[in-house]
Amino acid sequence: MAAFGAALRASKNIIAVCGAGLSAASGIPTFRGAGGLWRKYDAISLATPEAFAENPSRVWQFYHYRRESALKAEPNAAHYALGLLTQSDSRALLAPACANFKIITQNVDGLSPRAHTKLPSPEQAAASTIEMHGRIHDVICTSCEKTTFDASSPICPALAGTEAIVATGHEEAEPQIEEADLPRCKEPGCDGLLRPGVVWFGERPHRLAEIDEYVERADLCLVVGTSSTVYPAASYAEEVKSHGGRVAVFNLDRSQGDGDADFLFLGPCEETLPRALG
Ligand code: BV8
Ligand code: ZN
Repeated sequence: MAAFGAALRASKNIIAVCGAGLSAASGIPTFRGAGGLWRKYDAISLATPEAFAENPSRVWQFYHYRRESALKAEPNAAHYALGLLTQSDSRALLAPACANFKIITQNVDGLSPRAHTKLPSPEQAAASTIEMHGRIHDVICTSCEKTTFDASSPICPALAGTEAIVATGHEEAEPQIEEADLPRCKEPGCDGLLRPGVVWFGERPHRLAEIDEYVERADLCLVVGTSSTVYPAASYAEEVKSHGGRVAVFNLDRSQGDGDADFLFLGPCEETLPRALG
């Protein structure tokens, strides 16, 4: 632990690459393991443009279920520990380690920006946190392509209550919601079908050029609660290592690529991270 503390204080450009394990303690299911199934579908198979084109009713029920659970969730101690590193007052403690601290999260639940309690504005939170896979409460119109933040619960009457439908062995038990009754664009004269404002597999993640700059400059990479199986996020720690930076992995279990880590904190990150950063 002392060696990690010394590495933390000696660093000038720290990044944290985060995944679903960061929000597990907030009650948000992870993608792998038990959390990875929704009804009888593998979550990954529903996070694609093809799945949405084929069955928008099913994909919207999947995202409605996750929207509702994200609305009920609160940031946990791990979110707040990372949030601390983005705030100027704590930077005095670790200056200049935190001057350029950036959170690069794969999570779409919006919990990291909410954990920066003392940052003066949402813009400041956005500047220190990159939600590279989008936000579960954003919606994008498939006609006019307008992106809107919409946290209404439910986002449309037809989805109300579908979050309670559990895995069934029978297709007929799954409601087939007409497209006209799915979330529609409110722009005057549009009424286009809305889609969840997240980055699906095969789609370009957000702010990649900005992320690449932070990765290139990083001298310490914290890898928090991710199986490191989804790219390009899974490649960042390796890139930091390749230019002489150091890597600290915080995970419940061993994870892909952690064999090259300089520091390995096994256990729930809501416990290990506050202790290590404290
Ligand atoms: C793209 C949003 C290019 C939707 C998600 C090489 C390079 C580039 C691309 C690829 C490549 N190889 C393959 C690809 C394609 C693909 C990919 O990576 N496929 C994988 C399956 C091999 N990548 C893409 O398609 C990406 N797009 O690269 O586009 C491009 C470029 C230009 C122009 C056009 C295109 C886009 C990927 C984004 C997909 N969207 N999310 C939604 O949320 O529904 S991915 C989604 O799954 C998450 O966002 C996350 O990224 C991923 C799940 O991973 P984790 O977060 O790690 O979660 P997981 O459950 O797996 O693991 C949890 C971990 O936590 C575990 O290790 C567990 O032990 C641990 N844990 C649990 N509890 C705790 C804990 N740890 C600590 N404490 C705890 N309490
Ligand atoms: Zn529209």
